[in-house]
Amino acid sequence: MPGVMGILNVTPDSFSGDGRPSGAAILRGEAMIAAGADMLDVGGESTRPSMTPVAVEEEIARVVPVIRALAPRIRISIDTRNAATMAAALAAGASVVNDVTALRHDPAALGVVARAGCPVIIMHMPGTDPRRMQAQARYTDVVAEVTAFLLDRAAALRAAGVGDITLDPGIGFGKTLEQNLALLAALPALAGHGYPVLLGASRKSFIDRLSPAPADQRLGGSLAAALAGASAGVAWLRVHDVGETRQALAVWAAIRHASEMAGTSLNPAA
Ligand code: HH2
Repeated sequence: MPGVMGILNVTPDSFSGDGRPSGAAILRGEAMIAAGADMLDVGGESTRPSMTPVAVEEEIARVVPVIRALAPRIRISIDTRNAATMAAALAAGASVVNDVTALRHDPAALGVVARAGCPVIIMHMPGTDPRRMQAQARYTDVVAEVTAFLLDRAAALRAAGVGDITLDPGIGFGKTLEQNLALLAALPALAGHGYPVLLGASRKSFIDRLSPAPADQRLGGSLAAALAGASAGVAWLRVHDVGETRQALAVWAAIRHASEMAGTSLNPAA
């Protein structure tokens, strides 16, 4: 069963509208721990196409109090593309780096991660600037190109001394509906390359394209994508709705277990 990573945005402008200041974010993090999160992904800068870049000092001021408060209770990943924020977050108690630019935005990021010896999540996006990713998105074969990007990047990071790497196809980052669906359909293949895979589909706009709803009313679509990821063998689900995802996974896992038991019976139809 995949681990559940709860999304904790310490931002005023996250696309899902769930961002909040540090104090409220700590309370939200505690609620996610109570709801069964395995890890919390703390971010201080939105990655939506209309984002406003945040000064690194401001980003650090947003995330560090939240990490200090929650790290004694749960594993924390820092969602940032800035090396100084990675370093400050790791010093405050975070133990995983999640970079939507796959450590390409900040030339110092690879050194921070390699020195810390921490796990890293690398995601695919066209370019390294969320404001330009839609314009830079041009694919001949989106699945082949995203897979090649992630495997090449992982090999380069390994060669530079990074040992623990998780791959993420970057749902919604510079991709059309059809391209997002192609990547979701290809998750079993991506999960077969020997690296753990993380899926971040929660509340993303492809759900709205399939069944129109504002970002805070996309739970059904988010759970459907999460279960598709679980069936495909992903290691982590990055979600806004931790308790609901846990419940969906519990039912999915129980059905899978029952079907495995039926498969081992001498008389499955009996
Ligand atoms: N998606 C978002 C942010 N960070 N990291 C990974 N690894 N994978 C993702 O799919 C991913 C991510 C965007 O979601 P959210 O954090 O809810 O919004 P915002 O960036 O606007 O704060």
